Amino acid sequence: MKPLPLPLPLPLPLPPPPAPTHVWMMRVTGCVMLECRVELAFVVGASVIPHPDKVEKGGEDAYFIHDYGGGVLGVADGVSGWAAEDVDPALYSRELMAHASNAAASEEMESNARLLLHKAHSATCSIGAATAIVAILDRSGTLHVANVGDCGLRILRNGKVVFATSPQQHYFDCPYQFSSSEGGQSASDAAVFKAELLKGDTIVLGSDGLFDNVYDRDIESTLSVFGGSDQESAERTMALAILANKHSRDETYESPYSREAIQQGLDLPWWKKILGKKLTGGKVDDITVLVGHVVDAEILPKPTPSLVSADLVDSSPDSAAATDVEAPPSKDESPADVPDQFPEGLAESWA
Ligand SMILES: [Mn+2]
Repeated sequence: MKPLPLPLPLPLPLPPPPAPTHVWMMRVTGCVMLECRVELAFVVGASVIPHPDKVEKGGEDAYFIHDYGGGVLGVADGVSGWAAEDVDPALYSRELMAHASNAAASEEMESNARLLLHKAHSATCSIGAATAIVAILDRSGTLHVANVGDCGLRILRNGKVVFATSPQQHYFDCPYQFSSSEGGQSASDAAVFKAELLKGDTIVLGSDGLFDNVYDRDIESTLSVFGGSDQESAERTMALAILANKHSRDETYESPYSREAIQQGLDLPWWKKILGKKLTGGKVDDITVLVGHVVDAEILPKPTPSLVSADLVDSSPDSAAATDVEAPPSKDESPADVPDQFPEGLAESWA
């Protein structure tokens, strides 16, 4: 992921920014909510598989889980381009999520997801940049979400994706981002929405390492083999992370990332296409996945709030077998180096 180019202005003309606020409401019908709804909460699992070159440091994504209300979740993705400035891109995302976690339970927040991002952004002192998404479930079942950049969220009801966030970006692979430098976005740029969740709904929160490599239909099919129990939280998230990791290393896979690249005009030269070649491949990246399943709040044991930047998933074949998901290829099987003219992580291959 690219940082905003320095110095400003950006080298490419920016499209007009979208309206600063996008509100989406999924209505519950046939039900007087205050009379018939019980208190709801998430059971949450989290999995991280770092970029293969960043395993030792745990990658540059960060996330937090807080038990305030029905649960508060967040994911941030440190902008990797800052490494060229001798800055560890993980510092900004980790500090951003630490402040978000600290602010999650404050009275003034009142389930205001945009305010939570604002508090976290204002308090972050590290040099760098990050995309971020936060989701707050209040006890009445309303989900409040604010998103800056290309982290994402899906809501599944009866096993089907009924809502998906859209990435915000200046241009391909340069997402909206909080930044320590001028030109970055603020919480007022966040896409904000609310949804009335029901018991049995599932949300998937992740960095672009998940959504660039896994289509919604595959999120549905992957989660369909699991029930909604607390015990399966880890298995659900690990299955999605392992699938994303597998696709990210497959140079023949027509990923969401490669399709987006083609749509953005970054396709192969015409003469290669005449020869039958096609732009394919996943995006090798840090992969962070949080899955929250909505249950009655009273059945939950008291969880411990956690802030985690790098819980590494054991992606060995043994652990993958336990979730009945194909293991990712070993590092030796990673795609060859990608030509410079292609976006990072994309590889060309024969169709
Ligand atoms: Mn990423």
